[in-house]
Amino acid sequence: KNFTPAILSTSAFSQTGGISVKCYSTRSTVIQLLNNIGSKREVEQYLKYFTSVSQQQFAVIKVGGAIITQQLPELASCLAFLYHVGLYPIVLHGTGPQINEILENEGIEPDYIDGIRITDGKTMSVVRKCFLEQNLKLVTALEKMGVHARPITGGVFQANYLDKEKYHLVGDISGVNKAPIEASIQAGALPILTSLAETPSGQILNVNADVAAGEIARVFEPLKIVYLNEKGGIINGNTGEKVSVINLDEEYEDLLKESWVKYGTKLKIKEIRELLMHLPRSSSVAIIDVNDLQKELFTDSGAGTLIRR
Ligand code: X2W
Repeated sequence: KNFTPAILSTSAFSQTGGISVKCYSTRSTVIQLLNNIGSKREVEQYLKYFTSVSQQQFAVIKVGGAIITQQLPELASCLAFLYHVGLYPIVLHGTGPQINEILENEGIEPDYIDGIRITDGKTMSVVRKCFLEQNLKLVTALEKMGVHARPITGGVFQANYLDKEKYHLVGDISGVNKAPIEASIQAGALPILTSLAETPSGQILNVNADVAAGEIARVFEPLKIVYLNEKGGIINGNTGEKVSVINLDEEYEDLLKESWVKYGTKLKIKEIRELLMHLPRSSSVAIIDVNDLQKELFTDSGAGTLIRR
């Protein structure tokens, strides 16, 4: 189903140089965007492109848990901007650092294998609490900016145990229920998801948020797939430099042999490769800083790390 948001009507479009907004308070943000990030033509062109598909196919944005602690105002205003121009990204967030902080305060050393948290019963209660708290924090920050946002903390991911002996309460996603996400967008609310999953018998399982975001992107096939992290991309652990592009077809095997490609970074690259293998060849994933989101979406020059096949 194609759509043209009413707010992008032609007259309003030309009045503001390409973008019109629902609410006066964001008008200045729009003007600022036009001046700061790209030419009017560029921004206009991308807006048209994004509104040429159904709303749910615009973008999947994965938000690392650290961003909610460190950059919540920036995150909320970027998402509010998109909402106010009539774009509805599917947002999925993690909560890794918040879980670790609580565990460490309780004298428990966080334990991972290959970037996946070993989640026993005690840890799981911390995981659930953190997901709910961070979800509420993000939704509340958005609502304060006049955004209608819907917390979706369950009912999306069906899963089986990844390896009960090894990881305990960790899920391997077996299915995605699109309905709650579609219903949210149809109701005009940004869907804000956690990566918690559920087994057929109702056991809640922990899933890495990068992995879950990849599953969402796989089923929705959005125009843009963006991972926001606190480093603004993937950092080469040997040189300390940001990797600007990863061409998987040529570099993947060698990359996996690099000593710095381990834990969460390895998992992220592996999952993104898996995802891109299932999507049209032209698809790519951008891992960026939250402050580069508008630039990544509305200009030809990207930011952070671009992963493509
Ligand atoms: C992750 C879920 C949270 C997450 C965890 O427990 O840390 C597993 O590893 P970030 O902030 O995106 O890293 N789950 C199974 O991925 O959060």
